[in-house]
Amino acid sequence: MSKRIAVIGAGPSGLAQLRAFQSAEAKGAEIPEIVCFEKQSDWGGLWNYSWRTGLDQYGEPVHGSMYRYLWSNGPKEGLEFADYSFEEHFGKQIASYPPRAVLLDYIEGRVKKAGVRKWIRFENVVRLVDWDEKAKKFTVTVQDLPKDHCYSEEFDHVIVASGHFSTPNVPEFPGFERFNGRIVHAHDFRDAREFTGKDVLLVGTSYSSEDIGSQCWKYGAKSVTNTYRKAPMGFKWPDNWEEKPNMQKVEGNIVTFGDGTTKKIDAIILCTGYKHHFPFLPDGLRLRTANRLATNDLYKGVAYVHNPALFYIGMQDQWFTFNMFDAQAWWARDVIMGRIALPESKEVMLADVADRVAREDAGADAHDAIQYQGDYVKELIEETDYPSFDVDGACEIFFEWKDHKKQDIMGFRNNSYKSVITGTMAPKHHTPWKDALDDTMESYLQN
Ligand code: FAD
Ligand code: NA7
Repeated sequence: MSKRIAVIGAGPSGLAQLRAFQSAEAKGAEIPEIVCFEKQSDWGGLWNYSWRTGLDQYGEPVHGSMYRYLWSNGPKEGLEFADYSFEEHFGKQIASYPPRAVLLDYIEGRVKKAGVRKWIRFENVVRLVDWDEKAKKFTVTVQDLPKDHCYSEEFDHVIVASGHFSTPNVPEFPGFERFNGRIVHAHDFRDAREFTGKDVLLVGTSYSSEDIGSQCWKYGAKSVTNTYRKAPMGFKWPDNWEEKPNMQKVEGNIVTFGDGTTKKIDAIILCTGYKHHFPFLPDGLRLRTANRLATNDLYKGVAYVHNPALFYIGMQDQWFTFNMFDAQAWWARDVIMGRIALPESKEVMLADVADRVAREDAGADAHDAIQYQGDYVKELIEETDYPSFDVDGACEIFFEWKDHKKQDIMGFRNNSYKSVITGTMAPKHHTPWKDALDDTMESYLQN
């Protein structure tokens, strides 16, 4: 097979794509030539922690949004690779909410075993992707950062796996320019100890707000305040934590909330989400979508309807993560290798998108959203040879996780769940999350 495939990004989605092709090769198939471009110096995407914020040593925007002391915000049993269990990697079952370094080790384990590092060009940032309609080829222009050298190569397919939790959505509130403290977006938050003894305000009601607030509380913030514009998160927060309607204005260090009350605040952390941002894609190839389960313009959530030689992996909002990226990567691989046929008409693909959007919109709550995404994962894996697993069982684990959060938001990470891949129960972690200040792999694996 003479096809050439460009994969942009070596995070969990890009690595899933490399593993998908390698697994076909291992089964005897002839696979295309794969080139993966990764702008960082190592793989793992967001899981590859960087202390840097702003621009990196080359003047590139820092990709990382993860922070020190980050532990998985959902049970590992919901994201386990069907072809590489936690037990296979660690030689034993481990507790259910691993810290970042433990999950990175797991992600790496599978691709080290697969031997796909040779396909990745590190510190090579994709600058531009162009499509030649006549030749039916993409030209990918890349900058080799250490060499400060730009070059272009031709590909038959491009797979965009560059993530979408890296370019911050940064709103402004009246008085910000005169605030006498630190204003930072979650993307640039790194170490909760910076806020020890401080009155911290977090804007937003989603994962970042909940988890960065929890980090600040765990590492000794004086108080935590979250603001909401629709509804409070409503968890049973510790005594020094409250939720307030959206911020109206800031004067000096005094913040006024939507209910007219005020509070002295030392630091504001904008946990206001991220933008799908593809500065390397021209209008005709660029996905424009909100952060939702049914994205715009992606047939089966993967193939770009306006040019189905182009694929996107991992562009959905995420309940399922690693195993969903796998399902998508195996599916994209099979389209490229001619095992799955795309509809010939764009209308049919757009109808597929519209149907997905309508089905997501018909859901009432998080329970429906989890089931919706679980059904999506099932749909894709049924069409490929990705090892089938109990996706409904994984949905049940997410339902339990939601209940555990409702019961005890500072204690939900102390729970254990049964693997849907190996059927074994995770051990209980040796230390409750709120007391576990050492998040090294050595400490976590002491179970
Ligand atoms: P990313 O991990 O973002 O990787 C994209 C890769 O593309 C990066 O390596 C980047 O350097 C590279 N890249 C980007 N642009 C270019 C370019 N132009 N040229 C070359 N390379 C490029 N998920 C969970 O399952 N559990 C969690 O606990 C969890 N916690 C999270 C916490 C935070 C703070 C955030 C932001 C996300 C979290 N996630 C979590 C979700 C996360 O999105 C996924 O786990 C996963 O990292 C997504 O993988 P990805 O490969 O799609 O994107
Ligand atoms: P999300 O899940 O996109 O949530 C963004 C939050 O920010 C959400 O509560 C929004 O409120 C809020 N938001 C956005 N814009 C504003 C403005 N202008 N004013 C007030 N509030 C605003 O992002 P997260 O960072 O929490 O999570 C992303 C990923 O990172 C996730 O996968 C995790 O695993 C980690 P809304 O609900 O729209 O009213």
